[in-house]
Amino acid sequence: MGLGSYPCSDELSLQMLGMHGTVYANFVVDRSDLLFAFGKNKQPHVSVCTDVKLALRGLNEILEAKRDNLNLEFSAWREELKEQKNEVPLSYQAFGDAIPPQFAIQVIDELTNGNAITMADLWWIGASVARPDAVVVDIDGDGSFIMNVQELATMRVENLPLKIMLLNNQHLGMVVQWEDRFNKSNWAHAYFGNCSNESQIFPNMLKFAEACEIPAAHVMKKGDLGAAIQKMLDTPGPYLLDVAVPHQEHVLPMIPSGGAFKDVITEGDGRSMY
Ligand SMILES: Cc1ncc(C[n+]2csc(CCOP(=O)(O)OP(=O)(O)O)c2C)c(N)n1
Ligand SMILES: [Mg+2]
Repeated sequence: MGLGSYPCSDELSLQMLGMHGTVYANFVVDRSDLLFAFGKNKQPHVSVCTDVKLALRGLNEILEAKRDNLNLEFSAWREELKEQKNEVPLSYQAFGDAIPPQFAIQVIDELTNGNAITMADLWWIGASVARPDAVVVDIDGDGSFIMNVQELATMRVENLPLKIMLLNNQHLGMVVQWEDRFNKSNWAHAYFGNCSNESQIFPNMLKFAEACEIPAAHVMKKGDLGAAIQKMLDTPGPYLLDVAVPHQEHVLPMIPSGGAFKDVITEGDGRSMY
């Protein structure tokens, strides 16, 4: 919550809210009596159209004026939140040499000292044009990449210093996750590879990059990831890094569609049956 305007590392930060939000952010919303949402497109009980800065200043003024009559002692509530954070932190498992996707994101964060602008959506080209001085990393999936692969040509022609870190699980992972969890692993049309040769990564994403004269590399093992990411960051101009990640990883936590906080899933992956 407040992503982009409140430091995620702060003790009071709750990070992401919603279907794949942190357990503690969703806990807060579940328990709160009053929720202020700024700039959201959800249907609220009461809606106000205003400049957010003005609204926040106005709220502060009202609170200041009533200060003496209000109980602003929230330490017990904060303690409860801290407990939630400690009990259910964001975490992930590693399996041998395989690269956990979360680990790849963590390494990008470390190697750029937390300064990378990372995107997993379509506006990464705009971010790079707007902030030519910043390191802009598009953290992509193989499915999403294929849908927008022609933008490699844009990157080259415009010579944008964009880095694409492709988390390649050879699947529409989000679709697979829903099928695993809610349809007894009955997969349909979610595999991206070539069924006649499953051991080879298909399509060869590096060839798309080559067609657009963009330097690119594959990385398959956890131990090689740091150097591969460093090379991507050190190479001037655009770059594609195709990172092989296991297709069994699930994006967690997750509150299933139509569910509530009590339904939150925090464990398991595509290696189990449900
Ligand atoms: C244009 C469009 N079509 C379909 C979807 C639905 N959708 C959401 S995630 C997803 C799978 C994406 O696969 P990939 O990019 O490989 O990421 P992964 O989940 O495997 O990490 C799909 C099809 C979408 N968000 N946008
Ligand atoms: Mg994928």
